[in-house]
Formats: sequence, structure tokens, C-alpha cells
Amino acid sequence: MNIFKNLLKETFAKTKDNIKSSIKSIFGDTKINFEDLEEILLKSDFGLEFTEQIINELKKTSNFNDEKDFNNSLKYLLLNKINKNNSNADLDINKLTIIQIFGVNGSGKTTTIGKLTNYYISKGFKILIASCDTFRAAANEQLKKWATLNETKIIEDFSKDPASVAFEAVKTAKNEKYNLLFIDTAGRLHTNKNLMLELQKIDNVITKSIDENILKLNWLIVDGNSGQNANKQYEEFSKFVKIDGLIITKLDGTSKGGSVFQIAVNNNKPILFLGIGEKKDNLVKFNPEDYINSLLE
Ligand SMILES: Nc1nc2c(ncn2[C@@H]2O[C@H](COP(=O)(O)OP(=O)(O)O)[C@@H](O)[C@H]2O)c(=O)[nH]1
Ligand SMILES: [Mg+2]
Repeated sequence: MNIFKNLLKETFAKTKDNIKSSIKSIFGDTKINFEDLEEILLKSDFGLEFTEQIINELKKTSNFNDEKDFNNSLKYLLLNKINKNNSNADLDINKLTIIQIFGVNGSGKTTTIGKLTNYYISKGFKILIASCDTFRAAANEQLKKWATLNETKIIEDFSKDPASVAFEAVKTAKNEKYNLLFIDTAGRLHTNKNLMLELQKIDNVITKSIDENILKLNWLIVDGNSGQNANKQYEEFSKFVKIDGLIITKLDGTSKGGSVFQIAVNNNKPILFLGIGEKKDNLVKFNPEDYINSLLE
């Protein structure tokens, strides 16, 4: 547990330092001046709406004793807004769970599957992965590398359409008693209707080939540096498939650590994991309190 808290601290160190120095500047003057903090919250990607809300609420309490007191008030304020976003990425090993992974191009889908596979293997799961990105040979090779690294079986077939590969994979997962099946899909822009319909088709094929003993989940992968666009992606994808949870990637070294807050508060689906690098163990389970603490220790 401490390892994860330390990893989070490292991940959000830049954002934290920026917030910290802006709080210092508030108390550096004879009168309290929120301008620096406002600017830093915006730069850290908390979003215009929340930055204004936060600043206004802080202004209401004008009698802060010192920086620590101020820091605690800010922490309390943020926690109050984010706390409902409690995730549950604990899966039942006694049944088959199928997780369809989707998002825009390059958001980190394939890499995240590699990391998730490593994570759930450590919990004892027997895992199958399916390559439903049948457009690019390179995409398939990339997933294969992860399969080799994790020593997992992969279902792939370039001659078929993605929905057929998904169908095959579900059949294999059932017959060979897997606990977990990850479906990797091609990146798609929400503006491309045909590709969105294709995603819906994969989704329908899976739903039709399972019964109530199998759990099916849809996880959206979002780049943590995509700002306001992350919310747009959530909105548009959810018009075509039901979203059960989100994973925010590429947060390592970010100075935009507020994006996680914004995404968590704006969407009513939980953030499950954070991606903090390209290696197989660069993934941490999301917890609102640990996250806020890493921004304002
Ligand atoms: N630094 C960093 N890079 C990442 C992370 N997740 C993915 N990437 C990189 O982002 C690029 C796109 O990732 P990929 O998994 O191929 O995205 P996909 O197109 O959505 O499948 C690759 O170079 C990955 O190594 C992350 O959490 N941190
Ligand atoms: Mg990919």
C-alpha cells in the first residue's frame, strides 16, 4: 500500500509543487490574494468551472490562520467533491469477467491491457486477451508482445472482422475456463460514426453470447493530458456503449494532475486505475483520498 502512495506522490509531484508555491504566495502578501492559486488550478487542469467554484468557496472562509490551515481547507473541499467517486476494480475470480477496452487513438488501450493483465495475474486470475484491432498489423504485434511478457494466451485473426474475433474469444474463455477476458479494440474518434457502430456491434456480439453467470464490463481509456476533451470523449462514447468505468493514462510526470479530479467529478462513473508509465507495473488503483493527499500533502 505504501508503495502505491509513494508512486502517487511521485506522479503528482509537479502539480503538488505548483499548488504549494501558489498557496505560499497567498500568504506572502499583507492581504490574501487568490490570483496565483487560480492560475495554477487552471494550469493543472482542474477546469474553469471547478477552479471558479473552489476559489469562490475558499473566499467565503477568509480567516485562515496559516498555509497549513489553508491547505487543509482546500483538501477538505476537494475531497468533498470527489469522494463519491469510489471505484471498485475488485473482480470475482469465481466467475468469468469480460472487459471491453475502448477509447480514442493512442489513449493507451493496448498498454493498459498489458498492465491490467499483469495486475490481475498477481491476484491469481487466468487471463485471455483478444486482439480486435484488426486494422493495423502493428497493433496486433504490440498486443502480442504484452501477451508474451505476461505469458497469456491471445486470440487473433486478421482475416476476420473485430466482432467475429470477439465472438471466438468469448467462446474460448468459456470453454477453457478463463476468469478474465480483455478485448482490445481499435482506436476511434467519436466523430467517426461507422467506427462507433462497429464498437457497438462488438458490444452486442459479446452481450448475446453470455449468460447471467458472466459479468461484462466496458472500460473507457482516457489520456490524462487531454483536458476538457476527456469529458467530451466520455459523453460521445456513452451514446454508443454503456461505460462502467474509466482509466486515466499518461499521468507520469504530469503537471496537469487536476485532470483526474475534473474527470472524476464530471462523470458519474468511477475511475478505476491510473496509468503512470509504460512498464507493466506502472498502474495504480484509484482512490480519491490517496489522490487528493498526493496533491496536497
Ligand atoms: N508515459 C506513459 N506512456 C503511456 C502510458 N500508457 C500508454 N503509453 C504510451 O502511449 C502510446 C500509445 O499507447 P497504446 O497502448 O499503443 O495506445 P492505444 O492506441 O490506445 O492502444 C505508447 O507509446 C505507450 O507506450 C502511460 O501511462 N504513461
Ligand atoms: Mg492499441
